[in-house]
Amino acid sequence: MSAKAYLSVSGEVKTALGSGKAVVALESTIITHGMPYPQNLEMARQVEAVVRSAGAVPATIAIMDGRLCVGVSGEDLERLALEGHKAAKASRRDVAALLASGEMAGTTVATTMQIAALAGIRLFATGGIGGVHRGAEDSFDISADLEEMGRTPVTVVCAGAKSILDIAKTLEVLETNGVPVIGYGTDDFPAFWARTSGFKADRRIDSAEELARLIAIQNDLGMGGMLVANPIPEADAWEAAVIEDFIAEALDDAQAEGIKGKATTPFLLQRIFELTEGKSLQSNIALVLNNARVAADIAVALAALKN
Ligand code: PSU
Ligand code: MN
Repeated sequence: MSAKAYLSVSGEVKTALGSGKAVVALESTIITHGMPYPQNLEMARQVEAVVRSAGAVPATIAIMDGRLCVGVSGEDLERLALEGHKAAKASRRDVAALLASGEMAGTTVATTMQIAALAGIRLFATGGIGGVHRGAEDSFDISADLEEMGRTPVTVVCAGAKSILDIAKTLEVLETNGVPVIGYGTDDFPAFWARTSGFKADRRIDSAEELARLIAIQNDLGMGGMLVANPIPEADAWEAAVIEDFIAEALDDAQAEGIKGKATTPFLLQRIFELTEGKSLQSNIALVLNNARVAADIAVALAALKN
């Protein structure tokens, strides 16, 4: 059997792909582990609506009922959102085991890219990517997202990397893995809640059309993915120094509680949510919607190139 034998693509997404229409993949760890219920479900539905209003078809990806599901919506989306942290967090190494067990799982950036590529989807919107964690020189905690971007031909639109990560090291590993890092309308690499990280993107591109041309060439060359870093909208952004204080406190708490490995990112997000009295979540949702719109614009431009 081939990998495709495990794919379940929704009718709408299948039709869109078959007719060369723009499709945007969406991850689901952000639903299960990134946000509390019911905001996670509301966010997932809003993201779908934003993608649609920009003229593309949304394809939320998750692992459910022993299948690699592309285009999760309606009741299934609700099941996933309700399951929350009880669902598995599917990184690359978990996929086979989850298909075997039939467990429900949110897919990380790495796994969503893998499944999107299998389904023939070239664009993917998320909030933030995983990266090199602070202290990685001791813990070796480097997200599988960084390796996946080097090998899988899917462009990921994000709002940069959170400064719960070591951003300098994250950018170095992206370079090592051959991943172009594009600032969308900015020279800077953004830091999720903040519009700048103090580091530069590899190059700057200001329009969806220009990005689509670049993606087409990258694909023609048979190379891996690209990272598009789209800063959080001004109105929802935090001063770097303000959010940094909350991040530092969350990191201290994680260390005190001995949080390690794949539990780290969900723990930090939850803790920062508590420390900011929910305001970090509001910004998180705003930036995800903004990324979904940009990804849809790029997907539409890419579809126009191909037709
Ligand atoms: N950033 C967020 N929310 C998230 C994640 C990142 O703002 O939910 C998730 C993504 O799915 C990402 C994963 O792929 O965390 C990275 O986890 P790890 O560091 O364990 O690889
Ligand atoms: Mn990790």
